[in-house]
Parts: sequence; C-alpha cells; structure tokens
Amino acid sequence: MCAQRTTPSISTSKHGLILLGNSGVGKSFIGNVVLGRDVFEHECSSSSVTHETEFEDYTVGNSSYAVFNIPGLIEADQEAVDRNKAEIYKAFQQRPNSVIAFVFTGGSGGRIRDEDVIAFKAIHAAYNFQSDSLLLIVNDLPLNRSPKYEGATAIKLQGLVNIPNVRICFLDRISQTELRSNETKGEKKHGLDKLEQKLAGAKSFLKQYSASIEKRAPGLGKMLQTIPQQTEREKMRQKLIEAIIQCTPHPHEKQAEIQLTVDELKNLTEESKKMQQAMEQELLKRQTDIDEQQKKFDQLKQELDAKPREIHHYHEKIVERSGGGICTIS
Ligand SMILES: Nc1nc2c(ncn2[C@@H]2O[C@H](COP(=O)(O)OP(=O)(O)O)[C@@H](O)[C@H]2O)c(=O)[nH]1
Ligand SMILES: [Mg+2]
Repeated sequence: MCAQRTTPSISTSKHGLILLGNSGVGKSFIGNVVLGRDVFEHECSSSSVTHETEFEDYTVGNSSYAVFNIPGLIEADQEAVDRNKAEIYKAFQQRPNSVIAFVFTGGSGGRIRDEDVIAFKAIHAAYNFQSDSLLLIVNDLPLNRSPKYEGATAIKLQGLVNIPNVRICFLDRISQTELRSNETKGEKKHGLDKLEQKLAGAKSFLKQYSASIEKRAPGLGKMLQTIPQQTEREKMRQKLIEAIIQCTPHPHEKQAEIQLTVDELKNLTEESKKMQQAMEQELLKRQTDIDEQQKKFDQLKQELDAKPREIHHYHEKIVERSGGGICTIS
C-alpha cells in the first residue's frame, strides 16, 4: 500500500516534486521545508524512517503540486533495496510529470559520497532525467567550508553524474533548533501559511512604523527595519523554491528497471572512488572554471541575502508561470 498524506480524492495536483536520494540525506526534512510545515517524519537513525512513498499537495490558489517523500535506495540487504525500488516506481507512476530533486549529503565535511553518486546513476539509468527538470541538492553543508567549495563541487558533480550544466543547489547545515517547523506536525493549511501571513503583516507594519520613526530620528528607523531577520529555515526555503521554479516538469517514463544489487556495491564504490580521484586531478587544472562557477553561486547568495522575499512572492511567481511552471494545473 502506498501511504498518502493527501487523500487522492482531495488531491488536485497534476505535477510533482519527487525528492530522491539515499536514506538520511535529508529528503523528508527538505520536503517539510518546501511545504512550510512538518508533515514528513525525519530523524537521525541508522535505519531509514520513510518506508513507503507518500505525498502532500502544496496548494497555490487553485493549483497544487505533490511533494513526494520516498524511502532512500541503498540499504544493507537486497530485500530492502528491492522494496525501495518499488516505492520509487510508485512516485513516478503517480506523478510522471514532475521535477526531480536528487539529494546528496554534504554532511561528511562537504565530501560527495560514493553511495550517493551510485544511487543517482542507478535511478538516472532507469528514467533518463532531462537536465531541465532535474535539480541536484547538496544538503547539510558545514558553514566553514572552503570559499571555493561550490565552484569546485559543481564542476565535480557535473563530471560524476555526467550531465553538463545540471542545476545544483547547495544548502547550509541548519542548526538543531530549527530542524522542526514552528507548526504542529501534520497540521494542514490552505493558501498562505498562517505563520508567514503573520510575519508578512508584522514586517509590513514595522516597515511603516520605521519609516515614520526615520523621519523623526534619522538612523533609528533604518535600524528598526532590519530587525525581522529571516530564520535559517526561511532562507533555506527561499533558496530551494528559487531553484525549483527554474525547473520545468517533464513526463518521466521508466526506460528500464533500476539495476542495483547489494553484491555489486563494492565494485561500484571502487569505480566511483577512482572517478572522484580523476575529477580531483582535473579540478587542479580548472581553477579559472572553478572561480567562474563560484562567482555565480556567490552572486546568487548575495541577491538572496540582500532581497529576502516573503514566500507569497513565490506563490505569485509560480502562478504567473502558468503553462510551464511546476504548480500549473492544465
Ligand atoms: N543539523 C542538521 N540536520 C539535518 C539537516 N538536514 C537534515 N538533517 C537531519 O538529518 C537527518 C536525516 O534527515 P531525513 O530528512 O530524515 O533524511 P531522509 O532519510 O533522506 O528523509 C534528520 O535527523 C534531519 O533532521 C541540516 O541541514 N542540519
Ligand atoms: Mg525520509
């Protein structure tokens, strides 16, 4: 049985956001951040928390799209791997027309893990992802990483997955206190998130208030305006949604079964290690490319930091994109 958060009879979504990746990389957590509420169970454990494919509709006005929470792929025993494959197939059957976000963990000091590359390649070989509808996410990155980390890793990942110019989104590690949403788990809301509505109202009030203060006490009003800081989660959500709306959902048809057996893992890992070493060597010769890529990521970060937007801006933007956007109902 496929567990579904949104009852199919209620679901209005035709498109989906399918979050893939190994167990523990942060898929459920990222799904919750995108949805703006804690719907999916996420936990730190050696065995995976998500065993069955489930989805939750994210509604924007009259339109919605399904955010999928799927088990990881690689596990210690073959039976579990095969069960996971079946759960992955279910998501593609339910919403073939989707954006695919594949999550790598950056939690091991920013290093790209071989098992993540292996899982990506196995699923990619079965579905032949188009770069337009694909987003790679590197999650849980240490804040003290090298200033050229994104530039170098973007080039490395493109080489490892063999997809030139694939979209990549790098996510900072969120502090423990912000891992849970302020919302009660499972609480379902419609339209704008209540919390965001309140925040938007408070921000707008503060803007007017600080403008009037600024007239009387120059400097003080400006200071007041900068007080409502975005939380780490809000920043993460903004970055994620910015990246997701750049993607266009494409129909995905299974071209072949996902080929992955536990017995093959050792050899595949050796192969991946060799490839990573070769990429490291290549990176030494590509400093100019790394700098160029890094500039793009720094620029994006600056833009997001300078202009934090409320999430309803994206709702408008997504609705505006009718015809090609992820949330469009045709
Ligand atoms: N501190 C921290 N923990 C994270 C972050 N992203 C994910 N996690 C944790 O990593 C663990 C696995 O996440 P989960 O979403 O369950 O992974 P999944 O198996 O891919 O769905 C959970 O304990 C998350 O709270 C992050 O940015 N910061
Ligand atoms: Mg999960």
